[in-house]
Amino acid sequence: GRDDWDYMRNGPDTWVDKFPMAAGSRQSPVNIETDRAESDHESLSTKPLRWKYPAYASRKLVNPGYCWRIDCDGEGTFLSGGPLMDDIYKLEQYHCHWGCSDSRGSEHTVDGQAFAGELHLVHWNTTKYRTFAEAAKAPDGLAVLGVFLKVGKTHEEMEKIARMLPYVSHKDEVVDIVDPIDPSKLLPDDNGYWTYLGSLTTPPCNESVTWVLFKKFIEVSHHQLNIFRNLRKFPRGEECPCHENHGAVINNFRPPLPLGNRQLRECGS
Ligand code: SG7
Ligand code: ZN
Repeated sequence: GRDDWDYMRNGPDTWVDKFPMAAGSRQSPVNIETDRAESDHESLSTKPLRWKYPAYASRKLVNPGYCWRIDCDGEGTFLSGGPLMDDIYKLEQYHCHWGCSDSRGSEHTVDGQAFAGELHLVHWNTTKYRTFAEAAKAPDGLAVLGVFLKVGKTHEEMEKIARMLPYVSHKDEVVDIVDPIDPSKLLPDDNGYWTYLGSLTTPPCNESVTWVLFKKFIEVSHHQLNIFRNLRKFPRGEECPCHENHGAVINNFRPPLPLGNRQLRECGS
């Protein structure tokens, strides 16, 4: 069925059996070979990438059983410019991927190097499509901003999320966000990025995403990552279905796929 995939027994290697799009030639993530990036100033920097997220856009914190996710009210949010050109995208949700240890966890890699985690801000094209679902099926329907997480000092905005995670420790738990969380404070202070055309990194792996990956990482603490690793894959009251790692949500990343003949572009440093 729809939820019949995971990162273990029904892991990325098996997704193609149930989700044929996962076998496509425009899949994500990829390894960013920095030498291969084309800096084409004309098309990316004539209209700089710009975003706006109002303080109350972040509405609910959810544990879907394979990450944490913050569902947003896209009204008033805005992402445009750069590879998205004049189309206006709205923020739907943001979520995170991480490892079992600090040496892995990101989906994209940079010159073969993985980071401890990767934050994704998922947007949809409201200029061309009427709903998120409609946009998710279109080649220019979605735009995801990706931010690499490196272990270092405590991140203040991430701390607001970390403090709420114990309230959604089990699958399907949801809490309302009262203390505002500003997703723009989760972005690095430098806007340089790589961009390429790819897919959702989870089934059904729709080839509908313009990826924008910030070159600069943000720092989160080892303790904050451990709080992510405390999320459970199974509902409260149910017995842990797997004996490994006490059913912890860890290693929720898809390994990189070939970039093939796709263009990798860069803007800024
Ligand atoms: C995460 O990544 C979730 C998914 C998301 C998926 O597993 O945030 O979203 C929901 C609703 O659970 O899928 C359709 C969608 O946004 C893939 O997003 S990603 O490519 O940015 N990793
Ligand atoms: Zn993601």
